[in-house]
Formats: sequence, structure tokens, C-alpha cells
Amino acid sequence: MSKSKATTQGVAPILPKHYNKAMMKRDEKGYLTYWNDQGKIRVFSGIQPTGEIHIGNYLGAISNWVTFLDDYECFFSIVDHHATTVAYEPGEMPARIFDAAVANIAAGLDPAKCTLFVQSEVPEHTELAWMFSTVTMFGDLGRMTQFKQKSREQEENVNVGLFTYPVLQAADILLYKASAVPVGEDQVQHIELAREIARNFNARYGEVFPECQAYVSEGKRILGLDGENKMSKSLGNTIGVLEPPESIWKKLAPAKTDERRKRKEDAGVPEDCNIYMSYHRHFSPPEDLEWARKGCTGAKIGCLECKKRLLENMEKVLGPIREKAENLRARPYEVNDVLSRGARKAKKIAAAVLAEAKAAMGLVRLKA
Ligand code: AQP
Repeated sequence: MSKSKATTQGVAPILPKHYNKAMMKRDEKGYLTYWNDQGKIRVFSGIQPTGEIHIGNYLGAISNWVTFLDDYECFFSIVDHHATTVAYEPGEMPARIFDAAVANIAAGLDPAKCTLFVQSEVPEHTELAWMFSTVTMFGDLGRMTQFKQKSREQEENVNVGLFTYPVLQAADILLYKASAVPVGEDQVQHIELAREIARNFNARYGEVFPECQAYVSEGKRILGLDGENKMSKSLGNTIGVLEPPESIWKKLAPAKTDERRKRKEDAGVPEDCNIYMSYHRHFSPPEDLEWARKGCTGAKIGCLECKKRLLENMEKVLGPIREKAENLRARPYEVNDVLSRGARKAKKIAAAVLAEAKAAMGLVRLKA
């Protein structure tokens, strides 16, 4: 990447007055970081409306997002443009977007404390993505694990959008000058590339974007019910956040445990049991974890008994979320209102940052 700095001499950058870029400085780790005019770091993360929100999304992302609400300026987006890189039914998309909004609000994204919006309602995302594509190296995109994996999964539809997905993702984040990006482990590589894109842009056109960093939680890689792959909408190995307990039980009861435990009398190793490692550890209190561990290693409890205790503990977390979601569903206009307000607020900031980036690139009128 060329280090030359573009000159904007002779052009008239049109930057909104309220915009203050003086807040960019390096954090204690040395990453260029943006603080807003209230001294808060901005957070961005997204979720695709590709299907039912599952407990992998909840433990790896949404429950982590909630921890940022009080002390950061948070932007969360239902990234529908990303979702169109896989085959889908257009008629189903509006309901999927609505369902994603409901699940996220119900799971703790308090609209009074964050901006929740739909990506395609803020067209600045795709414009910045184009600009970023000119400072993104082809070879870097080709190395992305998710691209390689999805290309294998959908051989008949390896579209360009799938390839440039991380460029749009970089635009999603950097359009808000977000420095903190809470994601699951599968997205860390993309966030590192977004940081690289910011660096490439800054080196070429001047310091506009922060060097965003990924923040992963303890539930950064929740395995699916198959016990082998990451829980994933497209793999059909999920437990939905809004799924009723009877339906969860139908999935949990036959799910794989430690293979040593053929009968109750066979002792097991909890570390080799997906039910313990992926679910109990995140939903059950310490005393129940101890009960499960002792019961398993000492062959004192059966796997079904262990799963029933897990179901009870899951219900303590998921029950209230489901209830809240049902209430929201009964008031769709309120959900729509949250999304409309979110898009308006997001757009204001997005337009300002895009104008700054365009000015840095010289994409402005010659001064008359
Ligand atoms: N299994 C998981 N464990 C931990 N975190 C996860 N995330 C997804 N699956 C897990 C995190 O959830 C956030 C939103 O993800 P997304 O909507 O972009 O979906 P995804 O990663 O594409 O999810 P899926 O279910 O795997 O969808 P498909 O099958 O359509 O690709 C992200 O922060 C992600 O890391």
C-alpha cells in the first residue's frame, strides 16, 4: 500500500459542524481509538437475519453486547445486505428482519441504551464498502476462512458478495468510527482485516478511521447439538433463543454426550461432553456444575438427568427472553419505531463520517 498522503488542496470538504474528529488517539495497547464527544468509545456489531437467532449467537454475541450498553456508545445492526450472500426467499426477509429485532431487544438490547437499526436502511454502508474495496487487497480476502468455508458449502453460489463480505463488514464498523467490536470467535479474522483496511485507508488518505479491535466473550465458540461444528443457522444444529422448553428438550434428549457413558454405571469425563462444555457451563450455576461433574465422573447420575437439570437452568435465562419477545410481537409498531429511530440516528453519524472519508479521498467538488 502506498504511504503517500492525498492532498485535498483546491477542494472544499463539506463536513457537518457538529462532527469532531479531534477525539482520535492511541489506546494503552497502541491501537488508534475513537472517543465520541462524550468521551465514550463506540461499539458496533451486527447479526444476520438468516434464520432463527440461536444460543450460539446469544452466548457468543448478544449477551456480550449487553455488557457494553452502560459505558459505551453502542450501535447494533441487523445486517440484511450480508444475509443476501446466501440463497434466500425475498418474501421471507421482512419477517426475518422483524424477528431478529424482536429477539435482540428481548435478549437485552435496550433501545434506550443503544442504536438498533437495519443495515440496508443506511445506504452509506455500501458506499463506504466500495471506497474500502480500493484499499483492500484481493489476496487478503482470499485468505478469509469464512469465505473458504462458505464457498465449499454453496459451490453453486460463490458470489462476489460472499468474497467482499469482510469489506462491507469493515464499512459497517468504521462508518461509526467504532473501536470495539464484540463478536464470536468466527468473526475475529474479519475484524483483524477491518483493522488492516482502516490502516490502509489512513496510510493512503490520512487519519480518518480507528483501528478496531475484536472483543470475544467466554462463549466465543458454542458448538452445535452435533457436538462437532460451531452452532450455525445453516447447519441445522441449533437451539433457538426463543424456542419453547418442550422443543428444546426434543433436541437435547438425543444429543451426543461423552461416548464413555453408554449406561448410567459408566463413568464419564465432563470435558469430553458437549452438553457440559457448551451449555451447562454457560447456563448453570456453580453448584449445579459441581453436581453434574461429580455425578458424571462418579457414574451417579444418568445423562438424561443431567440434561433435565440443564433444561431447567436454560429456562431460567431463556424463559424471560421468550416472554418479552411475545410481548414485543404483540406491539409490532413499537419494534418498527425502534428500527426507524435507530436508522435516523445511525444515518446522521454515517453521513458525517462518509463525508469525511470522501473529502480525504478527494471525492468532492472543486471550489468555485
Ligand atoms: N456458535 C457460535 N458461538 C459463538 N458465537 C457465535 N456467533 C455465531 N455463531 C456462534 C456470533 O454471533 C454473531 C452474529 O452472527 P451472524 O448472524 O453473523 O451469524 P453467523 O456467524 O453467520 O451465524 P451462523 O448461525 O453461523 O449463520 P450462518 O449459518 O448463516 O453462517 C457474530 O458475532 C458471531 O460471531
